[in-house]
Amino acid sequence: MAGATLEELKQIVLDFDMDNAETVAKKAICEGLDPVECAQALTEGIREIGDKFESGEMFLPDLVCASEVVKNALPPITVEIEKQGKKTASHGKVIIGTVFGDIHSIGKSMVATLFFASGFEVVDLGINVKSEAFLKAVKEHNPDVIAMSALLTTTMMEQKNVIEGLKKENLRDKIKVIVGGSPINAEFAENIGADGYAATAPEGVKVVKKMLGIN
Ligand code: B12
Repeated sequence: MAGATLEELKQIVLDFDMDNAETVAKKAICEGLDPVECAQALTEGIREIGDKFESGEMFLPDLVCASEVVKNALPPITVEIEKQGKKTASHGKVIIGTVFGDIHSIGKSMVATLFFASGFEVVDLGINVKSEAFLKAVKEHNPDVIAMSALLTTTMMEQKNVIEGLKKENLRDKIKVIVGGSPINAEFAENIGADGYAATAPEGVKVVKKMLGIN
């Protein structure tokens, strides 16, 4: 099987090439490309589509098609990231979800995969997760970390609601909170009382390891 390049991976998203997405991703993995870089190439593609949506050059169906391409291409890449992950003793447990009102799943799932591949136990609550559901999961699973994703300016304050809920239930001191998503930045994270922020999935793992004192 001939190989594929990172540029080709990005291009299948820009071309809305749903049919070849999985094949190109498999070729890239067979070629020995770094699976995290493969995921980043897909991210670059979908962000370009997002920018064109914002400037009015593209429309919602384009976002939907581009995200389907990414979803088709991701499974072989995710499997490889998990395979290459260092299966050491568990570094701890992470609960992750996209906040209430927000159905963006791709970035959250990438972050979940990288935590898993880096030796964390991961409880993925999915998308559109209500504050009460985060709190219920914290009581049930007793995690070390709660990781929240928000992609919309209209949903980012949900991250604060969860933190306030943790405080009300006297759970805040027992847990570290990391937040992310394209509208989030370090200043926002600090203002809402999170312990950390990261712009990318690999950075998120680094930040959490540092928070927990893991080398
Ligand atoms: C794909 C997409 C969709 C898909 C989502 C499909 C899916 N299953 O996820 C669909 C078509 C459904 C969609 C819908 C909508 N979308 Co949309 N979407 C996007 C798009 C193009 C890409 C998002 C994505 O998947 N990126 C790739 C991933 C890998 O990147 P990421 O999510 O940012 O995650 C990375 C980092 O942010 C970080 N990260 C993410 N979460 C976390 C969490 C933690 C803890 C950490 C540490 C790190 C971290 O790590 C990830 C990997 O490195 C963005 C554009 C953009 N620039 O973000 C718009 C965008 C987010 N969408 C937008 C909008 C407006 C909408 C809609 C409201 C459109 C509409 N009119 O209906 C709806 C909202 C629906 C809802 N209620 O949620 C706007 C938001 C504008 C704003 N400021 O609020 C954007 C920015 C597009 C734009 N430029 O205008 N969308």
